[in-house]
Amino acid sequence: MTKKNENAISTKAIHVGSHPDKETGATTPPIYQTSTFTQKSPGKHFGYEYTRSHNPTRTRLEECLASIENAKYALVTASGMSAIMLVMHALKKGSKIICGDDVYGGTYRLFTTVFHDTHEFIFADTTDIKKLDSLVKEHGPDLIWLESPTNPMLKITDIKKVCQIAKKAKSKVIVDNTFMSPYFQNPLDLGADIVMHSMTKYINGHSDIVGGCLMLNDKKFYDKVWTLQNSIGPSQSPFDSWLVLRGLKTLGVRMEAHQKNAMKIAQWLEKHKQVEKIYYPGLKSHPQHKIAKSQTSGHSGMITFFLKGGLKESKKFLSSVKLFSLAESLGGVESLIEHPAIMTHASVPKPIREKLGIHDNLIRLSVGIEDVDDLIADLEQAFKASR
Ligand code: P1T
Repeated sequence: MTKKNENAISTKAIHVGSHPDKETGATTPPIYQTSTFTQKSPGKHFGYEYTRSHNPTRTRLEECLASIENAKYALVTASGMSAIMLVMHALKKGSKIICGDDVYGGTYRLFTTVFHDTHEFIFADTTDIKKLDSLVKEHGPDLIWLESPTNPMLKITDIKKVCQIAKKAKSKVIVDNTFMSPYFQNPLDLGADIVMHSMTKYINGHSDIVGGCLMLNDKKFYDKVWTLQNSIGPSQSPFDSWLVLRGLKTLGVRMEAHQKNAMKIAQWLEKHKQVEKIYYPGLKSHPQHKIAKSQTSGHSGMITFFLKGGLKESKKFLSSVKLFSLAESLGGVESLIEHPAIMTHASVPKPIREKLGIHDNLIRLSVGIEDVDDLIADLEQAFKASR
């Protein structure tokens, strides 16, 4: 697979895996829309046998993904959840996992309702490094699962420090890097063992596919997750892989535009009289702003804020937006808005949600790359309607 090369990420996102087709010279990669590959004689083939196992379009995407996360290996899966599932299956029975307490609702559901019989999960606030250190000493976990920033509270964990603590305990660290994309944060460079993405979000960027990926340097673990993928079957379709490869080419310009718009909206919301509190890692007011600055090169388009009022006001606000779409997901060119307590984090039990701060007046924005003044005007008219 791809070795590290010297080019910057925006160059790699366009060129790695997108070399001209050897047979025809096609500049844009072909879509190998086939389930199977004809062999010359039994076992004699071109390196491809069956699309669940490998597909040339998916291989191109994997080459590109490995390169932009500075990894040796990448594995593309049919969804973010199936990438997480493969990691869980790769761990031995009885494994202990320390997991950030504020993670995507689907991740929480997978851990607490599917793998809870075979693995032990300890949920903790990983921003508290001292507490994490003592938990690692107490439990000796096989794996530490981080989201940074977290979904939806946008808490930032010091990834380097966690990796140092983990190394001493011989624990692996995996970072779900979905909210940052490889453009703004590269956890392997900070000491993590595995990076995971929901490609459904920033990596693809156009809200038209579902996909996931794992990037890593450990050949043994890569072989394990590939074998599991081949055995269980959550492989991405060639057409979806091709769309992601296409979406990736604009990752850099998209992320810069997301960040620029989000910063302006965050600064505006911070002063708004109908906003109780706002979290955006790019703002100085964010509790872990300094850590965010030290380990990322930007802050993406994710903003979380508390509206003054309760469920009634939140529902009115969310039903009044016109440019923002009231929808789950994030990271597309179009702006999305959602209510974590009812939508993305409904599978987290209410007492836990309340403890984390996922109250009825919490709103999450995925700021797109439209004209920012149009977006602000849309939010302002929704604020007015909710009064
Ligand atoms: O939806 P899927 O591609 O399977 O990815 C799951 C997933 C994993 N990790 C993070 C941090 C995520 O945010 C997600 C999916 N999240 C949403 C759909 C959402 O609206 O938050």
